Amino acid sequence: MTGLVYSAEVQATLAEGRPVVALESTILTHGLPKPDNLHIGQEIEAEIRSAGATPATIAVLDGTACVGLSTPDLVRLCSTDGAVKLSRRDLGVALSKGWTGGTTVAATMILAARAGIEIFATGGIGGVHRGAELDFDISADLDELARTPVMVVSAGAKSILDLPKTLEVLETKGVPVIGYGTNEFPAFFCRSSGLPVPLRLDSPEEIAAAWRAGRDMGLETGMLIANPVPEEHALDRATMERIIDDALFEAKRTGASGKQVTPYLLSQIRNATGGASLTANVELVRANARLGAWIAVALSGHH
Ligand code: PSU
Ligand code: MN
Repeated sequence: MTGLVYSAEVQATLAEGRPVVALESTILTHGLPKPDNLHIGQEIEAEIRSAGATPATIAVLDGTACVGLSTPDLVRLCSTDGAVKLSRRDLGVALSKGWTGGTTVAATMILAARAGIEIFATGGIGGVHRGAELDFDISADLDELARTPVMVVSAGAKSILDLPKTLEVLETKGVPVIGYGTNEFPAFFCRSSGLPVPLRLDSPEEIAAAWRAGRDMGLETGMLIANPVPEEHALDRATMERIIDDALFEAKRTGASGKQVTPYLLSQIRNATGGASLTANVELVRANARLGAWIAVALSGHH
């Protein structure tokens, strides 16, 4: 498809019909601290390779929509000061103005779909913010899941959101939310939220089969896979609720708004947990990358 630039590795893999897993880049530009973001990005890519698939990190570099980044590209993205957080609404201006930025779940889904990549792994999706009944802060990620046929492997939604409202909106929009080996919707840093997950599947093969069946009947929607953070890195739910409440209070006091809210809250949470939230964040993305690769392999087995 015109308008996209592929890395040599991703182009060759797609041409041969071998499995590819897309990765987002807002997590690198806005979710993780510099300079750790670079080696974390490389570790996540390595996880996908060792599970038998090819990673395609998606980002906008100097106004070019890139599918798969070479090492120098990844270095540049991770060290750019002032990289922009790019969601659906931002893509046209970013490309025409030559911006460099990280793509959110929504923007990554759009570019992955254009590239013919069906599976995408990340940490947590955006969703309905607490207090959204007053400020209407609802992520464009939810609409994208309803309209773009890409499977998103996550540890649920971002921890700072209103999870019951997020699940309600996903239900309204007809997005399948699948618990991987769990009956509960995971809460990002924590394995449980107390909320039931609407659908459950227990293997990459079952997930690939469900995806294929929906796709082949022309549903044209995305799918959200909710994979709980690995047990050994999970954080305690009551403690996290308290820390998140404090961080939300601080955000309100300092007047962070719009797309600055998440980066601000994540750094507050990192400080409050003495870095444990960062470890959990990295490990859950790594687990999602691995699961995404297994699903991509299962899907490429029977097209
Ligand atoms: N979850 C995190 N860190 C992040 C994000 C999610 O723990 O940085 C990013 C993802 O890229 C997601 C985006 O798509 O935040 C959603 O932002 P918003 O709520 O502004 O749409
Ligand atoms: Mn928002």
